[in-house]
Amino acid sequence: MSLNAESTAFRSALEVIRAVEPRVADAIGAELADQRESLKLIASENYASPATLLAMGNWLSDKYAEGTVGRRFYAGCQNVDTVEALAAEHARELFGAAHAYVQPHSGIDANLVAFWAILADRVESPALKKAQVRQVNELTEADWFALRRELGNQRMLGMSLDAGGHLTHGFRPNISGKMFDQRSYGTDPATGLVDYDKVAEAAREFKPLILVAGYSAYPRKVNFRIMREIADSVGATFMVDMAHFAGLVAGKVFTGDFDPVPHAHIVTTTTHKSLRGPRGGMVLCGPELADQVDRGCPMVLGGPLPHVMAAKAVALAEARRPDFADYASRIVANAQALAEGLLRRGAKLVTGGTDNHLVLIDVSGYGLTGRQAEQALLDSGIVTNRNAVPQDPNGAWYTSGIRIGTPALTTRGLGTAEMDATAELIHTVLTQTTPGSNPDGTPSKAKYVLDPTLADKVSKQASDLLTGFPLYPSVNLA
Ligand code: DSN
Repeated sequence: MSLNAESTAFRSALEVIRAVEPRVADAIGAELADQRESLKLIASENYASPATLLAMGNWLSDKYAEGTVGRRFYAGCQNVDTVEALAAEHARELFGAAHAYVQPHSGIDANLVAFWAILADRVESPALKKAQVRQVNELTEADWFALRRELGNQRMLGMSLDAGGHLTHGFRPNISGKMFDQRSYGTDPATGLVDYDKVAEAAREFKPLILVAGYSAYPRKVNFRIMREIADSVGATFMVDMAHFAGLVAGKVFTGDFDPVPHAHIVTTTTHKSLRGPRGGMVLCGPELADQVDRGCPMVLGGPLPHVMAAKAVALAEARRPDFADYASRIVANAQALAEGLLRRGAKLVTGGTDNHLVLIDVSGYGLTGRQAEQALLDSGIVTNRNAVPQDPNGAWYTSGIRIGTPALTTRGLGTAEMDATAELIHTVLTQTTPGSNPDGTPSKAKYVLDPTLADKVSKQASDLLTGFPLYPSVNLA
């Protein structure tokens, strides 16, 4: 596609929107300007391609399509069937999976689909078989009551939130923590790494129905072969949530023991992080769980979003191209350069470095909370997010960590030299920020003091760093 065609497409779209609600058109334009200006280091964000973005803005959005390809509850789904089948085919080919379900609207949704597929397979199906009925509506009231209690009485073992696990892996405030009797495995306090012996010990003691691996703030690889052996040893279903590192799996950076797809019974992901697609989710599994997974809608999902499935098909086709592997390896090279730059300047990093796309700075080394550091960096044009560190004394809200990731800046084309320059900017801001106090003089976990002149200077340097790496260079809205 020529540069002019992309500019024309986005300009025309904004003109059409502006004629109805100009403030929305302005906000869309402003978002592009903001993203172009800021050093985006949020580990879970990226920049989708113009083709992926455009695939979402059209009349596919108007269709209801509950059901699956060729088996819908609505008439007229032939074009939705086409895009859903394409997205699933690209996903299967890309990840080497037997089955792909591309309807989940988000990562939480994908995890709920997976949990309920496992519960249906491991708890509901045996109960139906025992009662000699085909579906739950045929159970007696007593059997139905007993099954509901049984469904609500299952165990899950997942990585704890402060060790880098995700809130949907059994955190009590999330539905996963309310649905399951949950226990967590953490990381070794000395190294910050997953201790597989400890995971095996916890699995032996707790005997979970589901063992979950995957993370949103753990800067290392996980050995999924060992995790599968642990799951098998206690009869657990092994589920991996690869939302954060799906792009590294797709790009063949994580292979062998570190590729979850051959080892897990079921794999979930989002499509918008390192995978660089539209916002959404997806589930991969073998034939044993495929039927249950396909019941995700209407089991736990509202009607699928056909326009987003179209964009998933486009982004997955992009990820199957050879240059995606190069992109994925540059994400990791950049994260490692950023980690080395920070370490050289004296930062304290959880696990002492990274094997993946993210780095977790323990900002207690700078005398700050995560919240103070996040805001000071934001004032300086550096967009990150605060995150708990293992055994965090400041909890999940204020935290003691800053999570930084490289998928987005790598998409823009920044390389290891720019990562070192970024480390310098981050270190400068964090060393020059001091904790503030509450009006009564007590120390505040949120307030901070940073000279605005320094923040402006760093913002300018951050913006200069981006000058040679234009975002969406093919799109000119002027
Ligand atoms: N919110 C995503 C993240 O930032 O990691 C995960 O859900």
